[in-house]
Amino acid sequence: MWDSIWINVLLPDGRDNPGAIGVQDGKIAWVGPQASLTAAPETLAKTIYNGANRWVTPGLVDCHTHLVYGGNRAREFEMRLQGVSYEDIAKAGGGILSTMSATRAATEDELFASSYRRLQNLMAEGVTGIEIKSGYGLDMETERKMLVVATKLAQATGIRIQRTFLGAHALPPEYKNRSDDYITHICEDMLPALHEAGLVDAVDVFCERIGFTLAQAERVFQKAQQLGLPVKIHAEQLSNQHGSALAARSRALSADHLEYLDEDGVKAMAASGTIAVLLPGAYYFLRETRLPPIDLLRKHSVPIAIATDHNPGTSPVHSLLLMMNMACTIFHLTPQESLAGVTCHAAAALGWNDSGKLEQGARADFALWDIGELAELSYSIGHNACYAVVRNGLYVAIPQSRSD
Ligand code: DI6
Ligand code: FE
Repeated sequence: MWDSIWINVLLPDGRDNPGAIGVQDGKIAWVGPQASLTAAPETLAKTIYNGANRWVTPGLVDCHTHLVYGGNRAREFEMRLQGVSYEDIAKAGGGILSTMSATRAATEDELFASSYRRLQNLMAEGVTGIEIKSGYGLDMETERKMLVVATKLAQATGIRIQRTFLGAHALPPEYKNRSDDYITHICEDMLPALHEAGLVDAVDVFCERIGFTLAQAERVFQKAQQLGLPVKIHAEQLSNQHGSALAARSRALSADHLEYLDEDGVKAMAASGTIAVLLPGAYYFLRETRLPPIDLLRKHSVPIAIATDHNPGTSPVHSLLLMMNMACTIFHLTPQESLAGVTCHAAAALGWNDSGKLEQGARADFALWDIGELAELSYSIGHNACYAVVRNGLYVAIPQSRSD
């Protein structure tokens, strides 16, 4: 007998007929049209939930965030509004380095409290899985502190969290003018120790003029792969450094941002199965004008994921639903593409092949919505239609949407 069954839910491919989902041991045991159930629901499961004809989707996955950090960068926002560029602020020692100082100064408890609040905002919108990067410590102790906080967030909330080591995010002041030495420190000391401590699920590099070079990214990737860790990259955000082609050569899970990606890079990603993660929040907040090459990604069938890139400098975004809207309005995705971008393709960008889909054997992570059609998820702005979430098979009501 299953632990529970959801009846009268509308499944994305169910053509408006009532569907049902059976849950057993935190996994989907059965999913399909209710009319195809082999017996009455009460004989199949211990608990019956009635979805009352609500739409159900896989739990949303936010596959690119920098959720754990100290302080904020509202002051830099004001400077940028007056015309100072993001790159100039970074070169003058602001930007990532100012968040580094605030993160080094914060206690583990303070970091946990602030990132827990941010995570609650995402979870209220049906997010059941999230990636959290380190990269605001840039020294062993603080990178460890960030990854420990990410680990504790998973334990405290029960949501699925991928912890990505992003030591190669910016050059810390201790290594000024010695970026190769810092990469050596990452490869020889930081990454092996944090991996040994069981704190790292994947490895990322910021490959950019104001970040690290292609050759440096490749050194970090080689070390990650020696340790058996999957890799991903921040690439082609502000310029074309050909980071996506390196990602493809390295069989990376994803290449992220991609505004300056060219067709050769797209073809390389297509050949290696690397997911394109697009981040409309950062594009909007930096007032970028160069769009990622959506048509080329479509032409070569590169799967497109969408994420918040939540971070204090370029994307202080607390809403994945808003990113679905911006993916459509700014990046010209269809609502179907945008939903796939925060479910199955987002899960693939994390190497999670049992998340982001409603299939037998997948994790029982799904969300119920008070909407008339699925496109409303991308259409509405500033409205959270999430009615309830099932996380790891367990039902969690979303309080603020219970107005009916
Ligand atoms: N790309 C981004 O958009 C963030 N990091 C990155 O590599 C920005 C991080 C920040 O400005 O704090
Ligand atoms: Fe990022």
